[in-house]
Amino acid sequence: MNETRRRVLDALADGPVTGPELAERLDVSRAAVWKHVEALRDAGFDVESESGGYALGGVPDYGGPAVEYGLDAPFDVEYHDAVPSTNDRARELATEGASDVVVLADRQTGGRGRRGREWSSPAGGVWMSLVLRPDLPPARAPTLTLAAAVAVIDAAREAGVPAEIKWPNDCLVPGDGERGGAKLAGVLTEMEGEASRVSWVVLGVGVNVDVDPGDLDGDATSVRAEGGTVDRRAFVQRVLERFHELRERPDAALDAWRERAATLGQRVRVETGSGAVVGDAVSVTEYGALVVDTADGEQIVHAGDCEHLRLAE
Ligand code: BT5
Repeated sequence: MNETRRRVLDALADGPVTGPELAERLDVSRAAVWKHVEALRDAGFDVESESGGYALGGVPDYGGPAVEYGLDAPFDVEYHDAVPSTNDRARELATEGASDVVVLADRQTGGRGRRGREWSSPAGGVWMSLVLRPDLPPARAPTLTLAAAVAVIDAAREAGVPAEIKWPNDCLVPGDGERGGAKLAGVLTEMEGEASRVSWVVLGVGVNVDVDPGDLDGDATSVRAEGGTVDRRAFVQRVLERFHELRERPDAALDAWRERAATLGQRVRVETGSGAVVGDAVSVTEYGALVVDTADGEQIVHAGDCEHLRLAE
């Protein structure tokens, strides 16, 4: 949202305020004020005209301006009703030089998981991708994935859903499912860079909020199905704010991740590109890799699919 529009909105929220007063306060023409008010109405904001001037009567449920309004983190939001994949759109923006932009969609028609898997993305979910330009060596970029997982868990818990993390990126609600629970959310990180520095990172976050698990692949659940508070606007804002708090504090992100991780202390089987690693998950390294105590000693696993086998003895 452009700066003047944001200031118009803030003034309306403290309103009523007349058009001429607004024009003077913001040092723009009355015609410009009128245009901003109309644009806000088009975006779904309820701008009332009373005798004392304009006042904000209500904020739209969802969409770019709705998420940006009241957001305590420096992200611009590009909203789509439908898009093939928010990660693909975010990659385009990243290669054009964008930074701190969030691509948000109501529905994806070609949502992707890791390793080319499909990600069901019907209307009602939170499907979003953050374009970031962190000042980090590539080896530390995975800590951003962990920070995103923490942010999703905290937003879910605030919405009343007792979610926890399965290394590295799954957000599960514990239960008897195959994976030790049903999947509420996932994170897909993509990046480009050189050996010493990351150029950009696209952090894709998919959360089943106002959707029916029956419409989703795999052993899935949703905020709605868990009886949580279904408010996508608040959910997205909370994820972005929490992520912003952690993104430049990898040590704090790791500590928070460890506190929310169901994987540590579990007997696990991790399918990696070069075979399976089975053992007790003992810790995560500062790079976000999982340390597994196997029959052949400790192994450090950087990427893979992790299954919880049973509680480690
Ligand atoms: C992930 O992959 O968990 C990463 C998912 C990232 C999705 C976001 S949405 C916004 C952005 N744009 C994209 O195109 N993607 C990102 P993975 O760990 O590979 O899990 C994929 C597996 O989860 C699938 O093979 C299914 O079994 C299961 N699955 C598919 N859709 C699901 C859903 N909506 N909820 C829960 N599980 C699902």
